Amino acid sequence: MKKLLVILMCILATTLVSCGWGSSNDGALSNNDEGLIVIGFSQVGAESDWRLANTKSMRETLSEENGYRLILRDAQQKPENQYAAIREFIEMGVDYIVLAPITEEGWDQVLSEARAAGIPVIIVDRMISTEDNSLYTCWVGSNFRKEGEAAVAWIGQTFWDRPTLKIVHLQGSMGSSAQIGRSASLMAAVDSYPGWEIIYSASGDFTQVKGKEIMEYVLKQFDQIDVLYCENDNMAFGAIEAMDAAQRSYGVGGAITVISFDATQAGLEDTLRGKINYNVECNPLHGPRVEAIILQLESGGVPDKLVYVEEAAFDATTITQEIIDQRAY
Ligand code: GZL
Repeated sequence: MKKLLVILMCILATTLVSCGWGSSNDGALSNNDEGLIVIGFSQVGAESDWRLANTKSMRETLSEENGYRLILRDAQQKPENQYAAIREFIEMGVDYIVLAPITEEGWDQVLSEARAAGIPVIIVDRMISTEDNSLYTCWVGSNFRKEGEAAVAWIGQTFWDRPTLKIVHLQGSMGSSAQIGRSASLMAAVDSYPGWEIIYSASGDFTQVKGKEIMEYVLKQFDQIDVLYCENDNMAFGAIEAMDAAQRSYGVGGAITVISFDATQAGLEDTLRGKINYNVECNPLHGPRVEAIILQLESGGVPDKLVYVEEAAFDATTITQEIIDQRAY
């Protein structure tokens, strides 16, 4: 009898939770969502300091106390995981889908399913490539081409008197907007400066581990490297580890000038120390920007289709601790 009672209690508890009473688990919608705006957020991964700051901004802004239920799915840098997450959000019937796309290609099918379900899609950070811009409500992010142009302009000014320049290019995740834009600016500069040469180029997927691996190989192949163009801070951190281990000089006063992107706290600290010569900001604080879009939509407004974030750049010879301390990421 007692055994039967325990089995019945277990069946009852399972039934209650699966109907949404009690604690909701891992994003499943529950009655606790009453009155909250439910957002399904497909995030790239946790590959870099930038990405962690981006996730933090989204979580802090789109919190329950602010009136939101944020269901975050980490794609671990695999596009197929993002497609699955978006289909899960459609199944759940979320109010909004926020997408930080890993790569630009491959979104028409799954976003047409979201459109068919009547769920607005807000794209943040990187962009998608599509002929049909009705597949998303709006986009907010960075002008990656402009970031790259700031970096190559600084290189041109710094090395204006050098007839040749040997450049190592650490690219981000291939096919991502950040990689496409930052690489395009460097390629355009190499075309216009006759003495500039990319002696080695590889993708470190925006991670510190791969940045280090690539640079360990490069340092064995090349005695002379003038510029290391890293498409994010974490690959720069990895490359710095490799240059330290190989006892190669770099940074301010060193043989290898280091360019980086993101301007994270750790990246700016390395810039202040002179390990990174020039660091171009890529602002990850999209939480408030996404909230503003959602509130505009909730009140019947029409947000701008494309919104570019204003960004700065930091030179090792002028940055200060005060500047770093005042920054929000
Ligand atoms: C840029 C963002 C990039 C960062 C990297 O907006 O997509 O992805 O530059 C991050 O640090 O991994």
